[in-house]
Formats: sequence, structure tokens, C-alpha cells
Amino acid sequence: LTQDELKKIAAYKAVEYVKSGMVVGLGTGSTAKHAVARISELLREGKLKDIIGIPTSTTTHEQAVSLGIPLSDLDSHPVVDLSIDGADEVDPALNLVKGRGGSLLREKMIEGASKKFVVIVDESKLVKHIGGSGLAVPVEVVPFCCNFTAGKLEELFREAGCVAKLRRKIGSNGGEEAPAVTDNGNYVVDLYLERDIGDLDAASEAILKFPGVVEHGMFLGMATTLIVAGKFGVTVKDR
Ligand code: DER
Repeated sequence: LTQDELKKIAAYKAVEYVKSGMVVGLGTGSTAKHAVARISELLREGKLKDIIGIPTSTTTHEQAVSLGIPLSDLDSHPVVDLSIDGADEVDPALNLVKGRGGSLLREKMIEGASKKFVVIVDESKLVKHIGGSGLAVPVEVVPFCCNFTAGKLEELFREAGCVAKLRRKIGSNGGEEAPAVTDNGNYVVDLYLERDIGDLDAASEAILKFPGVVEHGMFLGMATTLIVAGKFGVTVKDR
């Protein structure tokens, strides 16, 4: 099974939790994309009815529009019944790193407003501790003096061997281009960590203290169910 097939298996399993009449948070990324497609398929087949989708990014909004899923937003639906989304990392306590796709703020708003949040991953996303995959913990920051903010974040996690990098668009010629801009007009600083940052709640609070920080990509204690698709099958773990 390819990684994409594993993602699809996890996504389809998660859509079994979607019931007619639900307000559903639609995640962002290559795994959530399969869940959005599956929901539209069940709507077309009449197996699901009266679903309202709350997209977590403009990319997902466009995908859902093209698939005919009725959409709304948190202003109209402040309580979401169920959100389905991928993750970049999942630790044993179901804490997540999200945001490699740059949609962490809207994801955290929508998934934070959800009664249930089902995370769908292939087994490659499982880590012993947050930051353990050697990939980054993203932080959404305002463009104003973003290098100042990046420097403060790097200093904050100096003990964990942190290197903070402003995320830039990759140009057509592969060169580094302008800073990547999120759906909300902000930038992203990626924190590359060499060691465990320890107390995640304390780390979260410390990051959010900086005025230039909007939000970070650690989703702590938010997932209610984890669906992992691996070569040995699919596992479901409830919080
Ligand atoms: O960027 C995001 O938050 C995505 O949801 C990410 O966490 C998972 O993306 P993937 O399913 O493409 O790996």
C-alpha cells in the first residue's frame, strides 16, 4: 500500500463518524482531502444528507465547492459537531503538530470549536515526542518585524537546539522567494527542534506571550479520536 492509499484508508474510516445533519469541520492537507472527497461521494449517493462543511483553508473551501458540499463558517455555526483533519506529528498522548500546510490558525479555531475532532494519519506521523520527527513546529506570526519574533522564538527554545526559519515560497526555479503568506495574511516561522521541549503546555503559553505571535501548530489535548492507517491495518484510539 502506498502512503497515499494509507491516508485514504484512514480518511474513509473517519468519515464513518459523519452522520446526516452534522456540521463538519473539513481539514486541510493530502489526508483530509480524501475525507472531503468521501463526504461528497456519500452526499451524491444519498447516503449522507444535510451536511454543512466548515472549511479550514481556502484550499479546502475550493475543493469542497468543486465537489458541491454546502459550506458555512464559524460565525454562522459556532459549534461544530465533528472535525476531520490530518496531522504532521502525533505523540502518544494524542498531542499534534499541524500547520505544515500553513492552515494552522483556521484549523485550530474550527477544531477547537468541535465536539469531536478525529485525526487521520498514516503511521509515518507517529512520534515519541513533539518535534521528534525533525520537522518543524510552525508558528503563525504577523509580518511586522517577523525576524525579531523569529529570533525571540529561537531564543526561547535554545535549550532544545531550536533553529527558527521564516517559511518562504519555493520559486519556480527552486530558489527561495518571498515569505509564504497564510490565508490570514500572516507569515509562518518554522521551529526546528533537536531535542524534546518538555512541558508542552508551558511551551505553548511561552510562545503565545510574544505580541508578534498569532498562533502555533501544537494542538494539545484537542484530538478526541486518532485513526492510524499502517501496513498492518487501521487502528482507532479514543482519548
Ligand atoms: O498543514 C496541516 O495542518 C495539515 O493538516 C497537516 O497537518 C497534515 O497534512 P498531510 O495530511 O498532507 O500530511
